[in-house]
Parts: sequence; structure tokens; C-alpha cells
Amino acid sequence: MKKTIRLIGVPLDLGQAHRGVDMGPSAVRYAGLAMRLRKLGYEVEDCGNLFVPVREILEKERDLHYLAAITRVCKAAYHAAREAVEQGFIPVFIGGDHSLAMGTIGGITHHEPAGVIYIDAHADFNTPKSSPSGNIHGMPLAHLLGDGYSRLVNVGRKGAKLKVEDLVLIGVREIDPKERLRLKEKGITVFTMRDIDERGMGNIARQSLDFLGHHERIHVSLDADVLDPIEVPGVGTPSPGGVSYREAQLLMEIIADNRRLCSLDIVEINPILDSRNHSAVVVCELVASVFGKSIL
Ligand code: Z70
Ligand code: MN
Ligand code: MN
Ligand code: MN
Repeated sequence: MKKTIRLIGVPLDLGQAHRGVDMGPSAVRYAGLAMRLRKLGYEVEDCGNLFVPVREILEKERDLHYLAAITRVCKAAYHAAREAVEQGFIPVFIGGDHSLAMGTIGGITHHEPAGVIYIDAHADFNTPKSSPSGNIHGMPLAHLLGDGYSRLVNVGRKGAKLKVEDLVLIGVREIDPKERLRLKEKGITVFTMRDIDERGMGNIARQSLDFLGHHERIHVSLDADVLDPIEVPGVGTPSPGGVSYREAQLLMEIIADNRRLCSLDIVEINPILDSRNHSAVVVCELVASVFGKSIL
């Protein structure tokens, strides 16, 4: 009997500047994610959305990068992730921007450590000091490893939620100057677009899973902007030269075959910048693959 998947929407758009990411959960539901997963034989329970305050009522917090509100949403996401694990569900968090990962990954690792495959055009490894934008969605991994705003580092439980050996990044092609230094100082495992071009996605996927071989559970955090914007235009920060749909499919299929997936974030889909919900439909196909859809 397959485990039940629990869908949890997190319409968070406070971690970055573009409006529309808050509509991601609706776009992904409308694209038919639940039905797609049921067809694969899963039971799917949709819990609706976590509460996120509307940006227009937080004008006074803008210069503070909405830190207080993001912290509250991350605490709620932490709790939802922890509870889903305790109850034996596979949680799928539908964002919203990537700052939600500071909650979800914390909650997933509340009782036991897990490995994280972070799939993104960006490294999301800025601290408030290294960030040129101040946008908190560029900072979740720094906080999960213990650096940055103490309020966010301590969401859910005190201190870092991940160690360097728990994390791999795939698909990176845009890194800020100080962020690059931080990645090197900490020795983070990063597979860039160059690595994918030279060695192929199949090799990168298998090496990532081997690197996380000491974990029984793997969390995947999928930022839609990892995909090439020609194929997936509905993202706030389009970054040319990205992963193709087929490369992303292969990565998802290899993760599925490995059978350690415990939870998933799908983030940064922006329906306002999309046309006819195409990007959400593409991402739903990827989610189906990571949950075991196979061609033959
Ligand atoms: C940049 C920053 C980012 C996502 C953009 C961009 C970060 N490094 N993350 N889109 N998902 O502002 O820190
Ligand atoms: Mn991201
Ligand atoms: Mn990104
Ligand atoms: Mn942005």
C-alpha cells in the first residue's frame, strides 16, 4: 500500500519582489496535481493553504523585508511538515516563494535528519549581509545551515537544521559574488549547469543520491526557475540556459527509482508571468515522475 500524499499550499510571496507567486498553489491545483497523483495509485489529501498575510497590509514591514511575517509562515510550515511526518504522510508543499523551505525542511528533520536535493537556478545561500537584494527567498539555505537572521535560524527549534553533508544543489547558474565565497568557504556540494552539460543529468542525479547515501529519507526542494525559461516562463526570476524539460524528467525518474523521497517543495511558480497555466502543468508532470510515473 502506497503512503498518502498530503498537499499543503503556502501562498507566500513576501520573500521576493514580484507579485503573483502567491497564486502558485491555485495554479498547481488547477493544473490537476491531485488527480495526476491519484492516477498513479496514491491517496491524496488536500489540506488547503497555510495562512499568509496579504502583502498590501504589510506596507510598514517592507523595509524590513517582511522578516516577521515570513518567520510566522515558516513556523506554520515547520509545524505542518513535522505533523505530516509524525502521521505517516508524504507532504507536498506548494509555494509560494522559496523562503518557505526554512520551515518545511526544518519540520521534516525535526525527529530524524534527512538529505536534501535542492534544485534551483540560484544557490539561495545569501545571508542578510551578503545579499545584494535583501530578498529572503535568496537566503533559505544559509539559514538552514545556521547563518543569518537569528529568528529564521531558530524557526521551530534552535539552530541549524542541515549539515553540509546533508545537502546537494543541482542546476545552479546564478550566484552573487559574496554568496559564491560563502559556498566555497562552507564546502557546499553544487552541481552547476556546466556540470550537467559536461557529464549529463543522469550522472549528476546518481552522484547526488550517492552523496546523500547515509540518509534513509530524501527531501526534494524544486524551484521552477531551474527549468529553462523558454519551457517554463511562469517564474519570477527567469534565468536563461536552464535545465530542459527532458533533463528535469530524467532527474525526477532517477530520484523516484531510488525510493527514498519523503517530502517535496514546489516553489516560485508565478501564474501572472505565465500563459494559460503552462508552467504549472509542466511542473505537475515532473511531480508525477518523482512519485513514480514511468513511461513503460
Ligand atoms: C539572488 C538574491 C533567487 C530565487 C531568485 C536571487 C535569489 N541571489 N532565488 N529566485 N528563487 O536576491 O539573493
Ligand atoms: Mn530558490
Ligand atoms: Mn531560484
Ligand atoms: Mn526575484
